[in-house]
Amino acid sequence: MQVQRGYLKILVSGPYASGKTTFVRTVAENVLSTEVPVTTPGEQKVKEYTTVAFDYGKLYLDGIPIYLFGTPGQTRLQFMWRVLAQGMHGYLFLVDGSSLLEVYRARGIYTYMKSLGNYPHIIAVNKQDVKGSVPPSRVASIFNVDPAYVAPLVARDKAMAISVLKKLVDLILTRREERVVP
Ligand SMILES: Nc1nc2c(ncn2[C@@H]2O[C@H](COP(=O)(O)OP(=O)(O)OP(=O)(O)O)[C@@H](O)[C@H]2O)c(=O)[nH]1
Ligand SMILES: [Mg+2]
Repeated sequence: MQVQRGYLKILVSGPYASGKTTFVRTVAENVLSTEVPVTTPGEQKVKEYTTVAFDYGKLYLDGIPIYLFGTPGQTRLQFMWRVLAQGMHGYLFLVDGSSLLEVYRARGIYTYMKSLGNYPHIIAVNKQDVKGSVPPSRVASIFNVDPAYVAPLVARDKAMAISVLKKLVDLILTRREERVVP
């Protein structure tokens, strides 16, 4: 299977604290992250550090070099998404599935992501290890998307994280073949 440019650039996007940095650190080695202490009172309750520029990591999947770019999640830094999306082949959209409120919050941000262009993407419903987490089928119906493009995720679990990434890579490669075959 031919990969244009010899590599894939994949964006890991999603709302604040959905697990983007965790995901990149789980699947790639020597990850570069730009995290600083959280200063916003409401967001401080959720965690101590937040990404302000991006997470960067590289790995190989079936011999293909994959460059991962994790976005910041804070809405005031959303301008970075467009910058980081430059030249991407596709993206993962992480949703914090540990509460229904987070899923509804993520919906508007997903709409913004789609406004950047019609890129292949997978919605990954993270934190499936949390008791009572929202199942992917429910997220698919709330987001009004085909359940085939919504996958369960525990970003701390390497096997699961790699399998979600593979799903996206397969989608990117399939779409590319569809484009060349008239
Ligand atoms: N239970 C559970 N917690 C997770 C999982 N993945 C991430 N977390 C936790 O969720 C919180 C947010 O994770 P981050 O990786 O910092 O999220 P982020 O999307 O990079 O956050 P920002 O860069 O600030 O937007 C942290 O406390 C993580 O430990 C998971 O699969 N399960
Ligand atoms: Mg982060």
